[in-house]
Amino acid sequence: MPSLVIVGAQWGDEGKGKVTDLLAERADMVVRFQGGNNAGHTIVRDGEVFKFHLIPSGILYPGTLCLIGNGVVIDPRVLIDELDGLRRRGVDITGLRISANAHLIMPYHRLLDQAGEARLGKYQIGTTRRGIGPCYADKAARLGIRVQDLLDEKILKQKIVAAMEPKRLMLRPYAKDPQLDLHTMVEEYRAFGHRLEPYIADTPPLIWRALDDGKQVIFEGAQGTMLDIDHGTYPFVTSSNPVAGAACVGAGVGPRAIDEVWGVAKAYCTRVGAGPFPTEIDDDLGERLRESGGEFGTTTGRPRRTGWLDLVALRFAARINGLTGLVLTKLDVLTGIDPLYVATAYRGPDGARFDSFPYHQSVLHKSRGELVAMQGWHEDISSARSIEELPPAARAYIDFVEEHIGVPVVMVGVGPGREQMIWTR
Ligand code: 2SA
Ligand code: GDP
Ligand code: MG
Repeated sequence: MPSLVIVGAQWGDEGKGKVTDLLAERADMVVRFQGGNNAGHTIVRDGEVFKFHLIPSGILYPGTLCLIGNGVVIDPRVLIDELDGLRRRGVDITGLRISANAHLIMPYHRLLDQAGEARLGKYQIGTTRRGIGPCYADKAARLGIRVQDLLDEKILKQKIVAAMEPKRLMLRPYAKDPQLDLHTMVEEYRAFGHRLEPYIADTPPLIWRALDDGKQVIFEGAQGTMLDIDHGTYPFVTSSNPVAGAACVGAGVGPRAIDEVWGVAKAYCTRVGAGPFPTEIDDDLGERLRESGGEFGTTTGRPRRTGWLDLVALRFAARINGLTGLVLTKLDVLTGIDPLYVATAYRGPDGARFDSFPYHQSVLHKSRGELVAMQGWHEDISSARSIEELPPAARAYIDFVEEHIGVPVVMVGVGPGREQMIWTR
C-alpha cells in the first residue's frame, strides 16, 4: 500500500492521530494537507500522551519525513512551541519539512476570528478561535502571507501592510492592541523565520520522489468530512477541505498518486461547536458518553456534544471520500450501554424519511436520526486483540456498520493506547 489517505469520517476527533501513528511505523513519510492548529491529534505511547496540532503524527519515528503541506495554515508561534516541546521530551524532529507555500496565521487573523464569533452572538459557529477562517479567507483573497515570505523582510512588511489595511474597520476595537503594531509584527515574524528556516522546503518534489521510489506515504487529514467547507454542514464547518480529494491539492500530487483512502469513525458520534447533529443525545446518557469517552476538545478543552452512530452521515462520508477502508475507534466506550442505538435513516421536519444525507439545510437542521436498537455488551473489551476475543454483540455491531456502509472495517479501536487496536484482516 504505497500511498494512503487517512481522513475523519465524522465531525473530527475520531482518532486520526492514533491511527496515523500506528500506520506510520511502516511509512517513510507522513504529510498534513489541510487545517491548522485548530486540529488536536492525540497519540498515547506507553502511557505517555502527545497532542499534535501542526506536526504530522509520524514524528515519533526517527527517520520518518514529516511534511506540513502547502494546504495547511500555520501559526508559527504554535509550531515553534510544539517543536520546542517535542525537543524537550527527547523527540528527534529532524524529519520535519514545512512547505514554503503554506500560509501563515497572523495576529490579525486570530483577532478577526474572535471578533467574528462575538459579532455572530447566538449564531456563532463555535470556532477554535485560532484564526483559521480569516487566514484561509486571505489566502483566497490573495492577501495571504506565506512561509517563504518570512525569509525576506521587505516583502514581509509590504504584504503585511497590504493585508492589514483593508481590515482596519473590522479591527477597530483592537486598534491599540500591541499585537497589531507593524514594526513589532515584522520583527516577531522575522524571528519566527530564523527559527523555522532549516525546515522550510519545496515539499511536493519530496513526495514525488518518495512515491517514485516506491516508498510508503501517508496523507493525514485533520477535522472531519462533515466539517468540510464544500461538503459539510455549511456554515457550521471549518474553512478547509478535510475530505480525501484535498490531499492532492494540499500536498501537491495528482489523484493517481493515491492508492487507498481510509476513513476513521468513532463507534458513536461527537461534534464540538455549533451546527446540526441529527443523532445528538442530550440527556444523562450523552453526559456519560462524554465522560467515559473523554470527549473534551484536544485543543480548546471544550466539552464535545455526543450522539449515536450516524450511518447516514457515514455512508455520505464513504462516497465523498471514496473510502476503501473504515477504522472504527472507541468501541470500548460503548461497553455497558445496553441497548445501543444507531441511525440508519433520518426523519425530516414533515415526517419524510431520508436514507441519504439531505443536501438542504432546512431539512438537515430539523432532521433526527431514525434509530435502530442493538444489543449491547458488558464485558471489558480493552484488552481484546482479535475480533474473536470480542463479545458476539460487539462483533454484530461491527458487522452491522460494515453492511450498512459497504466499506470493510479494517481496524477497531478498544482503547487510547497504540496497542489497543484490532486488525480485522
Ligand atoms: P475553526 O476553528 O474555524 O476550524 O472552527 C470551525 C468549526 O470546525 C470545528 N473544528 C473542530 N472540530 C473537532 N475537532 C477539532 N479539533 C480540536 C480537537 C477542537 C477543540 O481535536 O478537539 O479542541 O475544540 C476541530 N477544529 C475545528 C469547530 O469546532 C467549529 O465547529
Ligand atoms: P483526532 O483529532 O482524530 O486525532 O482525535 P483526538 O485526538 O482529538 O480525539 C480522540 C481521542 O480518543 C483521543 O483522546 C485518543 O487518545 C482517544 N482514542 C483514540 N482511539 C481510541 C479508542 O479506540 N478507545 C478509546 N477509549 N480512546 C481512543
Ligand atoms: Mg482532534
